[in-house]
Amino acid sequence: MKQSWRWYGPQDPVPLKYIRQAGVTDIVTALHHVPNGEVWTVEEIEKRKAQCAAEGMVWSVVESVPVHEHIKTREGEYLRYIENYKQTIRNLAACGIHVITYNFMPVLDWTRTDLAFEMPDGSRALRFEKDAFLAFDLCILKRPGARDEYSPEEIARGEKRFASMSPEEIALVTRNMIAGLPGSEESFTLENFQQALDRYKGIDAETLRANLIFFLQQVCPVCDEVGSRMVIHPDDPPYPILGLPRILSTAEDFRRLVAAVPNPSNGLNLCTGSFGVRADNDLPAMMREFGDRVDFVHLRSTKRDAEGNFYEANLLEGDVPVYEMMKAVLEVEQRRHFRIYLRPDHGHQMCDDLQKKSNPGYSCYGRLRSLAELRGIEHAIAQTL
Ligand code: CS2
Ligand code: MN
Repeated sequence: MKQSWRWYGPQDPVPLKYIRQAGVTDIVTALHHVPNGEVWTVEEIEKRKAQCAAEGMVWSVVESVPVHEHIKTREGEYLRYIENYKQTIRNLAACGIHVITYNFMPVLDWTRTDLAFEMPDGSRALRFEKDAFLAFDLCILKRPGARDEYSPEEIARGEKRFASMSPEEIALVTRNMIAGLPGSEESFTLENFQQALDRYKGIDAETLRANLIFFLQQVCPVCDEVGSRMVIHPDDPPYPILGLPRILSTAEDFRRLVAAVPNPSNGLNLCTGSFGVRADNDLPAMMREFGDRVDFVHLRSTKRDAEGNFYEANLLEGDVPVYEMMKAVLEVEQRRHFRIYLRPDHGHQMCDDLQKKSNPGYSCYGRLRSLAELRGIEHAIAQTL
């Protein structure tokens, strides 16, 4: 694997100097200051590249070039945004950056109800609590139509949870849900959030899928030409929420995408934390099946329960079969003669970081711990291959 790490740029509280000490060779970053839909210029890309190079690392993977909402809904200026996207791909390639992460989740990127779930050892994890989510949807947002989508038991659970919430907790859950987690492309107030959801009223999963296919049919030929690859990040959580369609939650979803757009540049960012929330996703099997198109892996583990909750667990203590997964990664690497970019995804807030302000999931020590464990596993398996 190529040991990589997400850096949010000069604003990131975790500096490049620390990242290097974690053993990282390759940086994953994005030009977060460029407005969605606009072209990333060669000059701006070079500037960021130089910052990484000055600390002895290479900017190799983009996470993400945001896909403008109008491309997802195919409205407004979507054709101009697609042209801009193509130009960004060309500019990145001209600067030697060929792996481009993106997602096609409507409105919200990844979603959690709790950003500081206390673990027994005192560290803090990100969590999706089903009841708090139901309370948000049914009693805080009061989304029209929500009641018809849930069972009577679920409605009762949401109402009960809402009744237990203080005004502070209501404000906190609301902020966690809609204010945008790090890397998210948009952030909302409760008022404009419902408007954003409403834009998807006539868009079911099949329409959204068709829009993604249309987008890829436009950009993949450019990628093929310049030797780059688009790697899609799965839905998180990997099922429909808030009445929004989801189209990249399972192996079958990606299979369908490849059948529609067979270009070699149509790739996958296999995030084990996102896919792993579903028990029916066999992650090592997905790595083996799609390996030729997986240039980038997020290795993170989640722990789910029967009630529909999940939290981000210590790497080796969650539901993700990390050993099997790493073995599959190494086998694919041998087959392809290519080293896959792999990063610890989110980590726990722990040690000194508990007193620091950091991007939720992206503090230093937790990811350093995960990367160290991953490196050890890789080293051990490599002896046997
Ligand atoms: C998140 C996302 O799970 C994750 O990796 O940090 O923000 C992710 O970066 C995007 O969905 C990728 O486009
Ligand atoms: Mn991820």
